[in-house]
Amino acid sequence: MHKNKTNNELNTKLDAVSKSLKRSIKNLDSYTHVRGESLYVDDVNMRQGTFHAVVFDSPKAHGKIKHIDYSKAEALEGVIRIFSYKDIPGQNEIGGIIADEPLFAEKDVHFWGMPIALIVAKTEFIARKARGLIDIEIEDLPVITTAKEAKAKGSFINAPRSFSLGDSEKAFTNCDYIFEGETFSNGQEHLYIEAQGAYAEPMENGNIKITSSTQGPTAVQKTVARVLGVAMHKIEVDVTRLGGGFGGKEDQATPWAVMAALATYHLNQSVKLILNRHDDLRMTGKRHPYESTYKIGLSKDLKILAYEAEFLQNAGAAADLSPAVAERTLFHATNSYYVPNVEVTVASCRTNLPPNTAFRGFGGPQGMFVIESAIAKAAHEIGVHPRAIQEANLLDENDTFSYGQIAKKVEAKNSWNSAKSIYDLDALEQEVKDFNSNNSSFKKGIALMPICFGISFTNTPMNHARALVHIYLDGSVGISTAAVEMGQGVNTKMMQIAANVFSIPIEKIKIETTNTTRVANTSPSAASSTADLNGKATLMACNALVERLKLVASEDLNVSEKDITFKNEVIYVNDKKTDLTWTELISKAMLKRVALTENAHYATPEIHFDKTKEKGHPFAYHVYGTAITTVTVDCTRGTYEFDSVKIVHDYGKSMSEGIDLGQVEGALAQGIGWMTMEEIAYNEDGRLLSNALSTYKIPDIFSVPKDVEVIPVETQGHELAILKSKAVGEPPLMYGIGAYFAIQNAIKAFNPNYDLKFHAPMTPEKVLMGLYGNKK
Ligand code: LUZ
Ligand code: MOS
Repeated sequence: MHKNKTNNELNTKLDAVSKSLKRSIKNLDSYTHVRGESLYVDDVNMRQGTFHAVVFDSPKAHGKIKHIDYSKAEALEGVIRIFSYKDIPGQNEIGGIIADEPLFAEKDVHFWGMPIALIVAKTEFIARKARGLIDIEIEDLPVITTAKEAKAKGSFINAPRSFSLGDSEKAFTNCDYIFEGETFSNGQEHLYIEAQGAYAEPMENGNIKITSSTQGPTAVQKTVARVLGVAMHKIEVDVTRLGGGFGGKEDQATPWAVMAALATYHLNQSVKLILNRHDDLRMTGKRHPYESTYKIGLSKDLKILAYEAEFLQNAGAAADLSPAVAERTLFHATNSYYVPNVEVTVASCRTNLPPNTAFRGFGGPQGMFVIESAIAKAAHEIGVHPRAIQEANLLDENDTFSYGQIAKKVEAKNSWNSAKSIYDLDALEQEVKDFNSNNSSFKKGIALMPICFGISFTNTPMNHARALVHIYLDGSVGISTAAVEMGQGVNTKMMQIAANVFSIPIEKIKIETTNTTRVANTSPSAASSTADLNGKATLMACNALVERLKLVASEDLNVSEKDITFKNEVIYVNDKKTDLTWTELISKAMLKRVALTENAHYATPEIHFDKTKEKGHPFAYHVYGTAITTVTVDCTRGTYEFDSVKIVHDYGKSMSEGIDLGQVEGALAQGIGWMTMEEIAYNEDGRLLSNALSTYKIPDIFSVPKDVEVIPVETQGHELAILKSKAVGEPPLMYGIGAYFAIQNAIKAFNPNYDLKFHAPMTPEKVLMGLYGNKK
């Protein structure tokens, strides 16, 4: 263990030192991005003779494989070999949480797009051509595509789970209002710009090196070892960066890396497997669709006294991360409200869709959509604005979450009230009213969306990371961590930390690739926690090196260690400049045989959770904020444009304002897309219909809000956040939920008889039906 005591002093010091750096900091990667020089898996220099692979997948969603004929494909000139489950030397198993997912289908297929074989050829073109020559006969079995059907047939991944607080049944007897209803939220395609892929190379003694586009290098390493039946140390996984992940590469980058490694294992040649967009869309899982029911009870003064919900999660054909996603739904079932009596249950339903997986928010957004729907329904029936109910129930200091954690440093009311006053909500609402009374074919709607998102992997043992820091003899620095750069700017944050602690320019620091031989046994870069976990480890390693170097300097300058500080590559004593520079100090340390390498391990303190009681303190802290969304609906066409989204967000004390703002804007657009235009469609045979960008629309520059404003809420940050700079990756996605309700309010302005529906996404078709359904 390393000294933690200096963290606080350091935080304070850094506040001062980093002001200028923090404002000017740009994403380190932007330089190579804009020149097209950033390296992805597809850019790795291939060895001479590298083979190319294409996956042969199931053309049915559920069935028994009667017969496969590979002979024509195998006979094609340039085809090297076709691999199936029969070629697996270890286990044909890739399930992470539950062992229920084969790498290649054996006797049965469970989803359309399920991998059956890997075709390896001299070129990708030949492999694709060979794929078309494979004959397969599948006997159809019944296909389940929805969670409700799965529930009716008793098709589950695991046992359902419930969180409970107070006594909701009893509380309902004291309610003045009770409302019940149903909601649906659809899946969402990750649409990372870089599709899934991996490149495997044979090393000596049967070792394999894999370059993978994965958020979880250790998951890849572990699974390759399992499937090949070899020790983990034979497998090295290296990641430079990803062209986006969004959760889609937390677990589902693994199979492609395993397949490439399997071919390399047999052929002793390097193999590249990159999915094209069509294959990626068809074969990979997405955000989980949820079908839910709720019951909400309120008092006359609009306090939510009781809330019950049942969440049916469409898990797809295998567990993947579904149980963990389901758990996070329960953790976020009451969003940023205090509800004294709660009973919420989630069931992961097994269907014949590709296994659904992690997606920014990880089940949290699905849970939050349901309580927001319940509030909208209650407000509509009671005849008040939804924000009256939202406001009456915001979480307060020392309130208890249904899972037992006591809310501390709560910013729910702070961010809500700040948003109202900073953006002058009264004026905004008056504008909407005026507009609506002066326009008959366009209507505006406004909605507020508070968020509260728990930071930490809900699975406590995953909350750890390590950093390996080398100072080279010329004073330059190399840092390895478990953090995977996927566009979120985590490498820039790691670099800022080291630059601040050592007080050297960023040019002297290099963030190395993420590699399992330098940092082992890592958790994936996920759960918004990457910068916290790896940043704390980096801070600890750098601090330990500074302590050591101060000792060298104190001996050299003949002063006390305590009086030494490092500033802009020069050593200071009692704030007075000396002649000793950073580079000279490093040389002196070398001559004294002082170690210039440090490896630090950080594990989040304080967190714990008891699944047998479903109580504990799972989150290091929560992130809060409030968004005000204004939309204009074209009541002739059902289309809509977002005038503005005005946000007050709890960054804590942002260490990289530009990067964090980018995360908020990106997450907001992604959340709005999920709620409004992104429509995943499978037919009843389980075939993906929205299988191209012509049929699956994501927000583009024309459909993002015309105006996005983000103002930091004034908060103290949190000790468990890196330099008090709170996690920012996932929380702002949920501001997008406000888009659904803003549109709904515009529809209500046009058609007061509109029968509220909670069926996302709110596509223009659904808007039209809302505008004219029941219209007098
Ligand atoms: N991944 C995970 C996550 O394994 N556990 C989590 O709690 C989580 N939360 C958000 C996103 N990914
Ligand atoms: Mo994630 S949804 O990989 O943080």
